Amino acid sequence: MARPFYVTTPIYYVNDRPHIGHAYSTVAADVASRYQRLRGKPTYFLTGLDEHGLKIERRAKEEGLAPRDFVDRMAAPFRLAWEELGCAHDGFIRTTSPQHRENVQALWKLMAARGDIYLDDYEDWYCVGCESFKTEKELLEGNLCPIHQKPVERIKERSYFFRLSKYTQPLLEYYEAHPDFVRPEARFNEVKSFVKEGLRDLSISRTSFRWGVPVPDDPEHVVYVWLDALMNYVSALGGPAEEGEAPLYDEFWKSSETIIHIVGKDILRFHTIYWPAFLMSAGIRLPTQIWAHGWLTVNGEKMSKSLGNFLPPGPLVEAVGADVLRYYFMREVGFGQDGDFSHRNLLNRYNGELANGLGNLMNRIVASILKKSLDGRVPQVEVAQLDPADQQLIDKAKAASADAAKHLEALAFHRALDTIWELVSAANKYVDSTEPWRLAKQDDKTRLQQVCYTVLETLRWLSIMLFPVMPEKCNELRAQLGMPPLLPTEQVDLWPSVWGGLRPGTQTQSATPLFPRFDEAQERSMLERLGVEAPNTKQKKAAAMTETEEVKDEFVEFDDFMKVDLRVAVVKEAEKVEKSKKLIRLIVDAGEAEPRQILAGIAEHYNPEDLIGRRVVIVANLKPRKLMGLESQGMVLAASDESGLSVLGVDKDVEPGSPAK
Ligand code: ME8
Repeated sequence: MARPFYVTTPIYYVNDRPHIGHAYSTVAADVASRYQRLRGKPTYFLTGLDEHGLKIERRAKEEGLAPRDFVDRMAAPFRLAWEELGCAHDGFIRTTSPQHRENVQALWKLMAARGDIYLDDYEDWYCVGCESFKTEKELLEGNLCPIHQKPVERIKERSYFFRLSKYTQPLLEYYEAHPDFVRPEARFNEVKSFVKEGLRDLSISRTSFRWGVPVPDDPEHVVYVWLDALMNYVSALGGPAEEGEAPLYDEFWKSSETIIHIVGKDILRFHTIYWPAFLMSAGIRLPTQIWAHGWLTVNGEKMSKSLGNFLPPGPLVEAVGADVLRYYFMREVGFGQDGDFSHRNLLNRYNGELANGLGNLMNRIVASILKKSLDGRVPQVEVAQLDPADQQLIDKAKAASADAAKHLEALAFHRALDTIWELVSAANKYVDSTEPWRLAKQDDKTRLQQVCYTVLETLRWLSIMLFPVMPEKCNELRAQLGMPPLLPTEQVDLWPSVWGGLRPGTQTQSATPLFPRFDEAQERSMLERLGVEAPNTKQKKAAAMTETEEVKDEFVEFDDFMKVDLRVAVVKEAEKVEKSKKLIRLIVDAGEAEPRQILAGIAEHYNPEDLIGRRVVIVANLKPRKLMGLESQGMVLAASDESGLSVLGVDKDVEPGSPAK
């Protein structure tokens, strides 16, 4: 019997509208929950809003509104954003709801009953942006918060404290006993080192403002906003509660097999230290995993209002559709790593992988050959007629299904998509090599039928494997295959494992292409509509600047350095370029769907064969250029001195595509 699965996003501050950073976390949680539902697990997906605290109170004031009116107004754009993005949450919690207020007070009482709360005087630095105290050591020069780069405030007041120090050892023991508690592993190590230094007690109430949950029996104080916020994960299910009082809490918290909090790396400590300590104190079970994903920049720059690149998801959904944006989020950035949202890459992936890859596979068979030569019906086939090429594709589909499942279980969404895309490429190659358009000209249609069936059944498998990421497109794809939409049902595992589910005789429906290709003019107008400068304009501006401005100093800004996409790649093929003394043509795996070709001027220093299998460091976002008639898609880094050239490498077998910084 499949046991319950509970996944959450952070609850977002309503001081501003949703942007693609929020959308990224929410889509990830939606994909994880849709996958588990497909497997038949009872699943609950929670998101919501963090509506209390000084930051919100001040923001409401700026808008000339009472906090209550302000938060009510801000809730709508978040709900709308998740609806537009196809994020099918089961629960949406707002921390200003009366039920949540009661649950926070209940948690407080449990912690107090343990003797873990005391009253004391307090003086420290506070960052309103983080809603968090800062130690002197953490601050930048001029008393700036290292995250918000704004001055922190000195706070001196009487406050309740939580005995966090008492939980240093229990937390370390818990981490030791639960090696999967924090992901990625590197983040877990950060947390452990921090806790090993010893924890200080935590101030958990405030008296200088009112916008929060009153402390039980002392309403002069409001509960610290992070204690209030973290509690949302339990409170949304109706807990803490006695057995039988809150069915959702019983099912998805108390007896859940998996409880995963997906968060950004910015709020790691709150989730991996404070939250488990609060729960230990209250005698409530702990979540199974905290998954801290990386940070997105936008077109190479930090997202910020002042730079004007604060990107709401709505216009992007309008431009390319929800599923394409979801696909891009999950495909572009390794989950757990930092990454960049680039409009250009979005369009490149759309045309290269969705239109030319999956869409093309669909069109070549369903809209073309099947329709013309087999009345658009799924053909009858005999297993005995299987050709080795057919069997190879079937084996590939089975391997992809097993691997993708493993990766989706582990929230390695990018890896799951890599695997699935290998299947899409293999299926397109199968069509190239079996040449169904030639088979269609033969009188005996047996082989044509076999080839079409193999591709159609592969498409059926793909319609399930891609469903968590692109639910709408997958149902469209299924409609074209003559299949009903997927309807996940508890305790029924729909993940593909048995070949041959597509029934012969089914009438397919060739409709409009799933992913129509964008031509250059469409791309240009889309970028313009989205307020992204077309590359030509940008280049012209840059050229004009170098003509008129002197170079001011010899340093580059950190942000400029971060624009260079350095990655580890494995050399798959290497050969000398004909008629060139210097160039070697390399085919490298940089962790992408397709290997890329790079021309390197190292032929006088290396034998091509010696490079095969080596891990090198490449500049992955260098503009492609032609050398000796061949396109070079990047650059291999090498150091040089009088003795010659030495290609840069790494001293461990890191995954191809890993960023180098
Ligand atoms: O921290 N890249 O809320 P918040 C990737 N209310 N993810 C990003 C991002 C970016 N550039 N910007 C934001 C809070 N995020 C608290 C949480 S939970 C009990 C309370 C995502 O509105 C990421 O998930 O500042 C990050 O952790 C979250 O939004 C922060 O949202």
